[in-house]
Amino acid sequence: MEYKIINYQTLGSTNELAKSIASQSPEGTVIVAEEQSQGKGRLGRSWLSPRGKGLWMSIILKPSIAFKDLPKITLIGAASVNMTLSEMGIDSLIKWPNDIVINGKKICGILTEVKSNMSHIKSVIIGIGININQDLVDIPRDLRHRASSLKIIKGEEINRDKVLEELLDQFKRLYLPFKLRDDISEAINICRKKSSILGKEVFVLKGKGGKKLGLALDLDREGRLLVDYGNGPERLYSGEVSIRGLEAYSK
Ligand code: BT5
Repeated sequence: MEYKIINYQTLGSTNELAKSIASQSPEGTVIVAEEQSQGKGRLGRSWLSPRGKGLWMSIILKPSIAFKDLPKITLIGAASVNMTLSEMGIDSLIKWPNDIVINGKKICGILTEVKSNMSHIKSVIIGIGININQDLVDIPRDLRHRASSLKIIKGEEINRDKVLEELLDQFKRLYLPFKLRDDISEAINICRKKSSILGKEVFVLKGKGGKKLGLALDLDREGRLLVDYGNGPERLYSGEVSIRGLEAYSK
């Protein structure tokens, strides 16, 4: 897989642009924006993407996979970000299924989307947003208790190009075994070893208003979360839930 990076100043969302060009673009096309005016989170939430402060990017992928395997791409992304930061001397944890946190604060979110017809996936878009050079004042007051940036944590400016370069290397290293041999063992191992939730009590948010307290036990080989609500383990697919730790979040 050869990467081709396309840089933009301002986009609504790198995921939206990537989706619009996916059918005519080869696997490995990377869209990077200095700023997103309508950065997207999951479930219609928004992602703050101020100009020049972060890495806001999407990669177009063309694996031949079933819909049920999509969450694996998110886990590969999460493991790649964790490894990238680790190479830079920054320890982070993965909050299944799509967040990277440091000291309990989110510094990266991942949004995986597809271009598909009724029966099969044509392209997968993995969008990764990393807060890199925000100062405290760049983070809205109401997010400060649960969002941070690499600069705030390290106390120094960080070269965004280096983060991108390392991230693309790490992603390729973990994605290719999956694409070629359906092997995500290393990515899952990283997600387990660096999990912020395994062994802890978590709230699992399902659908509108549903909230259940359970113990996060483990990730299985497919990357699903095993949670015990008191009646033995149940498997969770990443698409259906949000996890809230007991300490940091109230909802
Ligand atoms: C995510 O959603 O964490 C997925 C974020 C994906 C962003 C990337 S950037 C490149 C690509 N193009 C896009 O348009 N998106 C992707 P979710 O788990 O739903 O978290 C969203 C929540 O995180 C929001 O409701 C806020 O509470 C919080 N949030 C928003 N912006 C943030 C930021 N910059 N840093 C930390 N938290 C943020």
